Amino acid sequence: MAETTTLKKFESIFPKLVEDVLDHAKTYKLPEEFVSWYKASLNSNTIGGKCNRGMSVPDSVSMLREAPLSEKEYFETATLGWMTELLQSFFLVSDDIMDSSKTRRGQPCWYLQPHVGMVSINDAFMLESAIYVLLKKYFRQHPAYVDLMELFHETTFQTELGQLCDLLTAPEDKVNLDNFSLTKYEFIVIYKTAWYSFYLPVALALHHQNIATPKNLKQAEKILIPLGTYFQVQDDYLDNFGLPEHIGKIGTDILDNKCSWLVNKALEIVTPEQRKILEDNYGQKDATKEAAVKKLYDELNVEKIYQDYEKKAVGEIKAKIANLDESEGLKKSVFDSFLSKIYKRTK
Ligand code: GPP
Ligand code: MG
Ligand code: MG
Ligand code: MG
Repeated sequence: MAETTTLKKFESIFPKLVEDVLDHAKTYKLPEEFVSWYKASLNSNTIGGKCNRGMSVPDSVSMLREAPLSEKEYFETATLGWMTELLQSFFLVSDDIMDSSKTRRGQPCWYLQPHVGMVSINDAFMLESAIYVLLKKYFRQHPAYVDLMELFHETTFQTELGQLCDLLTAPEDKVNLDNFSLTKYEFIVIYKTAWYSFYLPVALALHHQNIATPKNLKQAEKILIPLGTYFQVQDDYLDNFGLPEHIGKIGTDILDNKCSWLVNKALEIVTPEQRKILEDNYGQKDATKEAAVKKLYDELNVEKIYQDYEKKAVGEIKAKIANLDESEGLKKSVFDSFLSKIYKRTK
């Protein structure tokens, strides 16, 4: 059984990567006070999460190889993992501004921290740029350098497409429940979450090992996109039903008029009177109205609908994993490990 990394071991790699990025900035004689700012942004925004995405790169590589990694291989694959985490921190800093969120990982969002404000927009760009600084430093000579670079670029583009649809189906000034549908929902979640959170780490692992083929990338996609969809449905469920102390953030989906899984499911079963409650209360920046929607979700027993969905979705994903053809280098354990990390999560 291949070893699995620990958060502690994975986190021990990050300070070196921060120094690498800062060293690159210093080659331009960036004044010290701004180097310190960049360092604070890199540390505050990238550390403190669960690092499931990042850790899954070294874990996937060791499962693909069915052998523990040498120290050098661990460092390289953990670096790819941290680049995934930097992509995530770039997205989260930006997403919290766009969603008017208040907290992230149990702290005020970066844009709300003292003296940060709209500098956070540039900080987000610089988190993204750090990916390519590290990619060049450590993988310039790797045979898959261009594939790795294209993968990061394409995944970023996909996520931005998803975020665009997420934002445009949630206009702040106009609530129109007819705008929501599960078809739109599926597009939004696959693009804004599944590609970067699930497909990216495994594709990175395959490229790192120089064993990626069109066939095994497609096979991985067929399992990881449904897994990522399930993960975002959980995120939407936790936005309303999770405890802020567990999830580290306060839900904003009702206030933000989001095309959430919960509102789509509610719309499938509401009576005309209940639909009126949604029309009058959904998507407005008003805590009393938000509470009315939450109450309706309870009356409709949306929680039970979620539990039924979870059972079915997990059954389907398990069947896909069981049917995986391992002859092109993939291993079922890579996917089992992802599923077990997120199954019935509360944070
Ligand atoms: C999660 O949506 C999606 C992202 C964080 C991707 C953002 C993409 C950008 C291009 C900025 P969410 O808003 O439901 O996440 P959370 O609940 O964590 O705020
Ligand atoms: Mg958000
Ligand atoms: Mg969002
Ligand atoms: Mg959310």
